[in-house]
Amino acid sequence: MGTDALPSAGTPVGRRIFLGMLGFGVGGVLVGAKVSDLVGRVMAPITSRDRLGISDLFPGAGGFRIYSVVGYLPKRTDAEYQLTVDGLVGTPLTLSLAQLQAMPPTHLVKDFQCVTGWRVHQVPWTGVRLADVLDAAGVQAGGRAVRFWSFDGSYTESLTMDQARRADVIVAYEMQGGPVPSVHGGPVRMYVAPMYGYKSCKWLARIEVTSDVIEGYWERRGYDVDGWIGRSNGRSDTPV
Ligand SMILES: Nc1nc2c(c(=O)[nH]1)N[C@H]1C(S)=C(S)[C@@H](COP(=O)(O)O)O[C@H]1N2
Ligand SMILES: [Mo]
Repeated sequence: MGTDALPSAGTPVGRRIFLGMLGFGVGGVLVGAKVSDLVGRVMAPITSRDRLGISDLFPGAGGFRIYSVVGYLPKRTDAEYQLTVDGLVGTPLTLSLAQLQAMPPTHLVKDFQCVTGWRVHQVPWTGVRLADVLDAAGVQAGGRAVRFWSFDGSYTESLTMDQARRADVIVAYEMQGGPVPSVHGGPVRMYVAPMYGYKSCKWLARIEVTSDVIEGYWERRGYDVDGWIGRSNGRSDTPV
């Protein structure tokens, strides 16, 4: 389906999101602010309709909004894609997409829920357990957390080692029955099933094992670091 026909590298997708970010300043802290009042305009989607005019190309994307905090959609081909695994590991790794796909796959069919309220039901996902990737690199004794880096150059996220080792946390290369589309963070993104969507880093470039959890992009802007669906961010959604 026509995702490859989309505007890709460096395509401007609307200035409102970028300008919206500036309002918070660098490292801005939402002291006492009600996150729920702010998310609607801060976590603004690049919707197919008003940003790219591609909604008709997405009959199967049902319900997902497309987000990019950098105001463009980063692009890596399958062939040039590489995932770095480093930090507090025994053996730093550089994995190609083919190498990831050669590892034992995990299939999940689970909902995807954004903290702004939208939810996509029963999404099929395929990928490799993050635990398996970590085991392949070998986590050092002091490695108690994992940090994700996006090749968009801005987005980061993190999990505790216990969270990272859950069976429903995967390095995903397929969703909705095909390759993860570029707009949804392909070729490879995280899918952290039990947590709100902001934990699922798109355009995954690097997994860094760290000693402690480091706040991610949205967490520096007021969201909970432990983003459990239904018991964080003051929300009461049904857990995934
Ligand atoms: N690199 C990156 N990852 C990201 C985001 C983003 O803007 N940039 N947005 C997050 C949020 S808030 C959500 S809800 C999901 C949205 O995924 P989608 O764009 O595939 O719908 O991606 C998450 N991962
Ligand atoms: Mo989100």
